[in-house]
Parts: sequence; C-alpha cells; structure tokens
Amino acid sequence: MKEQLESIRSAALEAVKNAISEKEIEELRVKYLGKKGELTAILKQMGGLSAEERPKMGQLVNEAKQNVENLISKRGQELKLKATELKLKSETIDITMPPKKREVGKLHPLNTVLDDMIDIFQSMGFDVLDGPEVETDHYNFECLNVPADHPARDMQDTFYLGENLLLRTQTSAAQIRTMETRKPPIRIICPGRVFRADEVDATHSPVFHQIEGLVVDKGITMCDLKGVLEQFAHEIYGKDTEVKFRPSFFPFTEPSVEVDVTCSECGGKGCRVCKGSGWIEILGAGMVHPNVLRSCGIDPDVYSGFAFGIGLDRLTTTRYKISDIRLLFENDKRFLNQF
Ligand code: 2NM
Repeated sequence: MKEQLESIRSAALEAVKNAISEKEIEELRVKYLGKKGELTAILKQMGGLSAEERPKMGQLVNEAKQNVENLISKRGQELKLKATELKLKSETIDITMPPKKREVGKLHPLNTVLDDMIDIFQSMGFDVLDGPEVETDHYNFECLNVPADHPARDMQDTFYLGENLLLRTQTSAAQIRTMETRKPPIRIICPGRVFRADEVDATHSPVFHQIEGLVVDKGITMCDLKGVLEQFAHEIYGKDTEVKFRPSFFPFTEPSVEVDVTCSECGGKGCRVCKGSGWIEILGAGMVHPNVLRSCGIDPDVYSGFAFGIGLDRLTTTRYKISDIRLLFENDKRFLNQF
C-alpha cells in the first residue's frame, strides 16, 4: 500500500510539474484529490489495515495529499501568472509601429486650371453653367448656324449616337439652351467635356475640355470682347503678356477672331513650343452671329453679344510642361501625384 501511495504521489507530482494550462491543473486536481480521486480512493482502502498501521498510513496519505495539493496550487499560480503575462503582451500597443499610410486626394491638374479660370470669370460677373454631354443635332449644329454641308457635321469628325443624337463637339449647346430660357443680360461660362472623332496622338484626344463664354445685352461690341479676353489673358499669363487679336472664321460668330499671347516659354523670341513664331494661340471668339441670336428667340436688332471658346487641355499641358495630352486621361496615380 505504501508503494502504491508512493507511485501515485510521484505520478501526480510529475503530471502537475508538466502541466501547461490551468485547465490541465484542474483536471489533475480532480484526478488525484477529487471525491473519486486516486489519493481519496486509497484512504478508503485503509479499513483493511491493523489498528496499529492505520494512523501511520493515514498520516502518509495525508502528507502525500498535502504534498500534491501544494504543488497543484503553486503550479496553478505560476500558470495563471504566465497566462496573464501573455495576455497583456498580446494586448500592448506598440507605439513605435509606423502608422498606416493615409493617401491624400488631390485635384487633377485640369481641375486646378479650370478652378483658376472659373475664379477669373466669376470675378467679372459670369455665371457658371453646364448642359448635357449627349446633344441633339439641333442644339449642337443647327442653332449655331453650322450649315448642313459643314465638315464638322461629317461622321468623321463627330460621334453620332443616332440619326439626331450626338456627343457634343463644343459646350455652345448649353449656351443656346440658356439663351432660349433666359432674357438678356446674359453673362455665362460653360465648362465641360467635349468629344471629337480625332486621330489620337500626343496633342489630340477624342475627349477634351472647353470653357465657352457668352455675353448678350444691349450695346455689346467688339470692345467688350477685347476687354474681357485681355483681362483674362493677363490674369492667366501675367500683366506683361501681350495679347493679339487675329481675324478668323467660325460659323457662329461674325466677325470672328483668334487670340494669341506671347509665348510664355521664350517670352516671344521664338522656340520649340511656339514653333518659332513667338506667339501661342489660346482661344477663338467673335460677335455672336445674328442667325444664332435669332434661332434662340433673341432679336439681333435689339441685342448683340460676344462669345469665346477656350481649350482647357492645352492650357494645362503647357502650364505644367506635360508632354502628352493622353496623360491627362489615363488616371495613372504616378502621374497625378506629381501635382
Ligand atoms: C468658339 C469660338 C467663337 C461660341 C459661340 C457660342 C454661341 F453659343 F454663342 F454661339 N458659344 N461659343 C464660340 C465662338 C466658340 O470656340 C473656339
């Protein structure tokens, strides 16, 4: 019996020593010290011993029980401490960890230039409007005095979506809609995307951006046109920039002009950017054709107006020295992050 006790005790101590979790310790407590535990069971066998042996054996069993009990509680505490340590360790915040990178959004260079232009025209009292990108032949060509046989109407130049529907080739259609619904005085700019079936290369894209402007009132003359566009050119390119008005032709204006400014790259001496001329063309403009006013229900004998169209994309590529217009439309973040 003594041997049996000894072997239970050493097995118990060994098991407790090797336990690796509090749960395991609890199981060992039940296995050895519980109501049906091995050491409890041995006490029950003592009925068969002599009166002399019984107290001795009882003492040995109690010692063994105490021994196992002590180790169980010691090991239990150790494991509890270890578990707490582990838990704390896993929950600590490492303040030396580098933070997650937050990507900051930026304006597309086209929008930066557009915002500048809108500021300039708003300060001169213009309203900002837009219209649909899908237009009818009526608003895109008919009302703008573009004749049926004009090359702009060719399938080669215009994206047609049907017999009468097309992607607008200029934002003037929005201005026509405004003239139909508002009474003069009208002072508006219409920025937006426009579409032409151009061959794609470094300077041509089938999608590009325009700002068209329109002023209609009694007594508007070419002087108003010159004043507004000179002011605009000076605000964009600086006061020292010279502005030149050249005769031109558009179906929707008469007379028509194109406006050049001294090349900002060479200051007018002539370079690769201005192809040696010293001048850069920035916009087209003119006095609104009486036919256009009439098609919108405005009496050309009472009112007159001027209009202009500015390409946004070339202004952007020259300002930021962007070598290829297509970069504006690829949405490559490596490109966009440079602005
Ligand atoms: C240009 C050049 C000249 C223009 C004309 C009109 C409207 F609606 F009044 F007829 N809007 N924009 C115009 C005039 C556009 O783009 C180079």
